[in-house]
Amino acid sequence: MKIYMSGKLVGEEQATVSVFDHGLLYGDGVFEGIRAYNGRVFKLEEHTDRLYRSAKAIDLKISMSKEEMNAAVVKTCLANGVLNGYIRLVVTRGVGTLGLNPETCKEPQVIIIAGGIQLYPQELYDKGLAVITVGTLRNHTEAINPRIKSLNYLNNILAKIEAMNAGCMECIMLNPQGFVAEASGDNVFVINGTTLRTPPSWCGALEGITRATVMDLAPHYGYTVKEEVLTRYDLYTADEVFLTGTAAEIISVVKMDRRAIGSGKPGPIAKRLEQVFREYAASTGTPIT
Ligand code: PXG
Repeated sequence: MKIYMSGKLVGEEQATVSVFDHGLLYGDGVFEGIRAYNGRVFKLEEHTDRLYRSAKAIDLKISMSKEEMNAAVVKTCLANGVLNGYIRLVVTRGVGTLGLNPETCKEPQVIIIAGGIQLYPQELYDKGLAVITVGTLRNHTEAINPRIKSLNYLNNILAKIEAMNAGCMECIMLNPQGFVAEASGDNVFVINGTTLRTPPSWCGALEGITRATVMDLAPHYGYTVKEEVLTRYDLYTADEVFLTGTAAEIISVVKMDRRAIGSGKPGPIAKRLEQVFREYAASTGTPIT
């Protein structure tokens, strides 16, 4: 496998990071997870836009333009023959001294890995996912804003550990006000009738690219989409609940806190959107050429 590092493609053995990189020492950096379908990178510009917004939000200046970044992503896919897969784009603060001061880091490190993707097993798409509400609150927006896709994922990992310990693959995270924010690595939607609702980003949700795609596509199929403040009540009483994310795409939630949601089986609208999303993803994107 060839990895893009510091402007060139290198072998896996040479693709190493310094122990003085603040990405490692402090989780000081930003990242993206991107999919390639059928020889095209899905929503590449949206991902680079979010990456640069995240970088700006942590006052990290990426030393290449968005256009150069997009070209580097395509080049890394080509070099690895990745036409369907998962791309991890990482920008760390770079090598500095011991101590928090980011000014000691002279050059951000840009890393691009194009490889395979580990999806949930098909069975979970067929049967739906069970989730629990975890005690770990989503970060306060004025502590680490969840709109920043930073390398500091402990908040999400602590939530994931709680979920796994309770026998669930995913969880619902609330914000410090008690409103629903998102899952540990996915956004959340509820469906009542033909209306889809999802929390606004200020409630502590990442502005997911899959979420935005669903919000764009759904009205074309007769559904209304709203960003709305949600509580657990809204999930317990929904006809359907589903999660969206680059890795998961769209997956139904059928149980929450051991209670059945709707019929307790994946609902027809989420299933339809799952199909609509897959067809759309297979037919759009930046060509890997
Ligand atoms: N919320 C959070 C906290 C995320 O990390 C999403 C929502 C969905 O956003 P996109 O743009 O992907 O639709 C994410 C992204 C993992 C993993 O291994 C998950 C993400 C990123 C990288 C790895 O579960 N989720």
